[in-house]
Amino acid sequence: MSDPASHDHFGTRCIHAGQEPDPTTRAIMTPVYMTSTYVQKSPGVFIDGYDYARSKNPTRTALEANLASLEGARHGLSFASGLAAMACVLHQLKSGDHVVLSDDVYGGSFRLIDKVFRHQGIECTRADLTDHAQARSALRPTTRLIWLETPSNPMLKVIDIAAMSRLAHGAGAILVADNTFASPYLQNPLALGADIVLHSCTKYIGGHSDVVGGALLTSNDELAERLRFTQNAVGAVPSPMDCFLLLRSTKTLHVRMQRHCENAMEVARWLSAHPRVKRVIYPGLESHPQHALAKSQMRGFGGMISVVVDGGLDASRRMLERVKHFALAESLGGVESLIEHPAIMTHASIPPEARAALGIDDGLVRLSVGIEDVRDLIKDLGHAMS
Ligand code: P1T
Repeated sequence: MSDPASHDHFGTRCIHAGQEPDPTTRAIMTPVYMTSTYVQKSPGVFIDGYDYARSKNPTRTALEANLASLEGARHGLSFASGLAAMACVLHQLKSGDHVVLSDDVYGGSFRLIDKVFRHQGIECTRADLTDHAQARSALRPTTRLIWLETPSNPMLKVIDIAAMSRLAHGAGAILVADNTFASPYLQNPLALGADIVLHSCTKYIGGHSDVVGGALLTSNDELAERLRFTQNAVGAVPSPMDCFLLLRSTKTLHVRMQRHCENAMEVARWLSAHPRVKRVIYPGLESHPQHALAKSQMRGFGGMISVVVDGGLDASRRMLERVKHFALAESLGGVESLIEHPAIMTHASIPPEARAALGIDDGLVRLSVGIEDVRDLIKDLGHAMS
């Protein structure tokens, strides 16, 4: 459980929350507790819940307290991946329960509901949650969850979290917000009424493209207990080494995010003026349909940009093959810039008609703008599109 009394500023909590000098040596860094079990004094007598490492590990405990603090949550749970965290939430549902899912989400998140949980009787309606009337009409008496990503992947739709939490609660459901694209530096959905926040820690929280991880944060004690029970029963826990790497990463989250935001704004403005670009989608541009909402809901606009290049697949493929500093790869949120083709790569599991309706077409390219010198990034894109 995090210390809800901590009023330290975000950057201080990034570095210190959940972390005390090691009690045996005063080592400043939380040790990597590579242990699968703990010695008991007498059968059933052990310290502070430490009986077996699937249930609890001190490196993981420190990470969970750190992430909880960054999201302003009372409870944090960390997982082996973002999708493992999502599955833990979906395991709370029973056959016949209904989920309203925002229409634009990571392909793997859609696939988990559509290809795994649907077979267990969970029903799902995809809806454009930027349209509140559409969101309302997607509700059913059996709706238990509204699930959204904001900004969304890859169309960067910005959804009104406070409005969706009112809608969910009015329908007797809970709101889960995937905060991966914003990171806790830019947005705290729990403060806006969400019940659970999910992170793929693989992205900005990890920040160095060297860890796969996930997290759930909540201030609901009963929900936290159920999620913890499920995690222990199912078992998708992160390794102590991965927890250590994530703890090291969150120490610089605020500094990295600031530069991601600055660089992305500059790249988005530059792309907007490029003759071979049909459309730039970035919440920080005034042309973004939810720019005003992004300004009020977020503390900055993030490092992700989607762009439609003129000339369809030939043009996008040419650009993706010619970049040098932007690496052609799935994933996002690392210090290094990445670029990818959602229709072929990250969103291939979304049915083609749904992709077309969203605008995920052959000309759409997604950029994760890193923290390199932005002049080199712009030069790279300029060369790739020349
Ligand atoms: O990869 P994993 O840590 O399991 O996280 C899944 C996930 C959840 N939520 C969002 C918003 C995501 O973007 C992802 C993973 N996304 C990619 C791999 C990608 O390139 O978009």
